[in-house]
Amino acid sequence: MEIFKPQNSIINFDDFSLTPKGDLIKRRLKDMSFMYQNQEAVKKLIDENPLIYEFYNVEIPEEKGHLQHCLTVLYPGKIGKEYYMTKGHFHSIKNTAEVYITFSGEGRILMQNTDDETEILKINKGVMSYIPPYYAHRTINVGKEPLVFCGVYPGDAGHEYGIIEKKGMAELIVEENDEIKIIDNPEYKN
Ligand code: PAN
Ligand code: ZN
Repeated sequence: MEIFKPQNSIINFDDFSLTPKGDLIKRRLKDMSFMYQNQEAVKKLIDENPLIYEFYNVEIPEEKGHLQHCLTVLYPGKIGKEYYMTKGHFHSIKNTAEVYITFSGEGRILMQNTDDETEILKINKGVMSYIPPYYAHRTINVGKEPLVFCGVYPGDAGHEYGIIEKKGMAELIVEENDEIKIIDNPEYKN
């Protein structure tokens, strides 16, 4: 393992930016338009191409022994009745876990294991969540403020997006009659 010095990353609690920025990834509607169920609603917003979320990845070697950590800012909004969400992924090394610590907002972590079993955790400021090995995870902002959380996971875990891109997730989190509802994904391909 290469020699690596201790380092701090500073979260600005006014605008939820991170310094140094590291590898900042922004995902707009066009980056994940196919993941939303209501394609009519997607069409209406696609030119505007809203920013759905951004995440700051602290630059750490992708090696066993290190810990990756990043700050995600998931904005409030909906595409049709589906709340803004992250793409969601398994870790490439599937038996690697992750811890999320939430600083602001209100959300859900939608998890699905390799047997297609779903688990959902509620998150808001001060909640520390454990995502066990073998669970794909997607975060959903069900509130009116940005949902801001930090994730910490093994250095060599990696990200596997292809399975969720192809299959989607079995459950959707939507707003119906001003309520947060969990519904079966009618287009889920298991
Ligand atoms: C998180 C996610 C981050 C963005 O840091 O990578 O919230 O979500 P997607 O990666 O699904 O676009 C994490 O779980 N890292 O492993
Ligand atoms: Zn992860």
